[in-house]
Amino acid sequence: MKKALITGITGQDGSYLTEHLLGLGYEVHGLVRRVALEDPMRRFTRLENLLDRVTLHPASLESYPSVFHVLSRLHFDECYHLAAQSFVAESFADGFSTMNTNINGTHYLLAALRELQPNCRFYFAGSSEMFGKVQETPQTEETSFHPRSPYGISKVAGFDLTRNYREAYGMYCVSGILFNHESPRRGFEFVTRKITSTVARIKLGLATELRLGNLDAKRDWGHAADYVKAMHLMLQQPEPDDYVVATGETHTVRDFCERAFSKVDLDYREYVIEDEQFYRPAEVDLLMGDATKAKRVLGWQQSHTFEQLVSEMVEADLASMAKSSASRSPVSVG
Ligand code: NDP
Ligand code: GDR
Repeated sequence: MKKALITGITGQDGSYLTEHLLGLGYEVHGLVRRVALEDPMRRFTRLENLLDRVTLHPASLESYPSVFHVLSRLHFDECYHLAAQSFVAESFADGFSTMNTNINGTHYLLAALRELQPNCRFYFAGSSEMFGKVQETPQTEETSFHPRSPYGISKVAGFDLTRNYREAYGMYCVSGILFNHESPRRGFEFVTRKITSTVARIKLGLATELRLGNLDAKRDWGHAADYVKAMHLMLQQPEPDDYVVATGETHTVRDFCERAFSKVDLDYREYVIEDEQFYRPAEVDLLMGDATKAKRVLGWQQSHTFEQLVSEMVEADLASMAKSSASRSPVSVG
């Protein structure tokens, strides 16, 4: 039985990856912050049905000794490094802590692995945000980086660290350059979930408007359940290498709104308000990836279309909000 360690196991991708690896017969371990262990009901909601099948270890990405301690006690075949401050807008508000967590956290993990278990295969969660102000479209593994946020810069540093450990120490270290991927488990601050959760609230009479920033930004949106399979495939190859994972389609934030609102028979133009507070100091205008290499070498395929993704997210939010608003409503007497 292979043993995998996942950092960021409580996040969107961590939960899907856990399900996938358990399904493949892996023993799954997760690195979590101590505060999460103190408040499991709230912090482990995405892992709710999996908790009895995973082993969690308290550690912080900000502390080398805590990472070292976990890796000195158990040996892993594969390490998926997903933990990060992952919200781009927040990285403008607090660039220092984003850099600290994302760059040092990656460095601590790589350094501890080199010291304690250099044969453990390592996956780094790289991002299309590394392309930033894109130098060509679509973006491939050969496209040069021009990050546009502290988050993007931190991911370029993580990518470079990962490649350097591969080249300098011969370790099996790879980066996935993953484009945006979403799901009903997406955090509420990201634009897709903000849209689908507000659509559900408007439909149920719990909200009257949706305030957004740049409606013309274009993203290549896939489904998280498909993307975690690519992470696993990247660690099963004879040689370590980096791969772009994307759908090859791009849509504006406006397109996403239009589809999400029309799913519940509403017209987005009556509810969406552009609000400057959600603009970013520097924007990534257009992302569209070319996953030819991942398809050819890894045999990776996506199984969800953009339309299915939007529908699944709206339906899930409607169902969960209808349930929670019903449980808060007074009992109606006929
Ligand atoms: P989430 O924001 O859903 O999850 C982030 C995870 O990182 C959480 O488990 C969080 O733990 C953990 N974390 C954050 N800070 C720390 C810390 N200081 N110490 C320990 N753990 C920490 O992200 P996703 O699942 O969406 O993304 C996973 C990774 O992939 C991230 O690195 C992200 O940057 C990257 N990525 C994501 C893409 C996407 O579209 N989703 C695309 C490309 C890259 P806690 O629950 O305690 O907060
Ligand atoms: P992104 O995702 O920055 O691409 O990073 P996000 O959903 O936050 O933004 C996508 C685009 O939508 C525009 N936008 C808004 N965004 C948010 N969050 N809120 C709004 O109100 C809003 N209005 C418009 C943004 O300007 C942007 O152009 C995600 C994260 O998962 C990263 O961790 C990951 O690396 C990248 O995807 C690939």
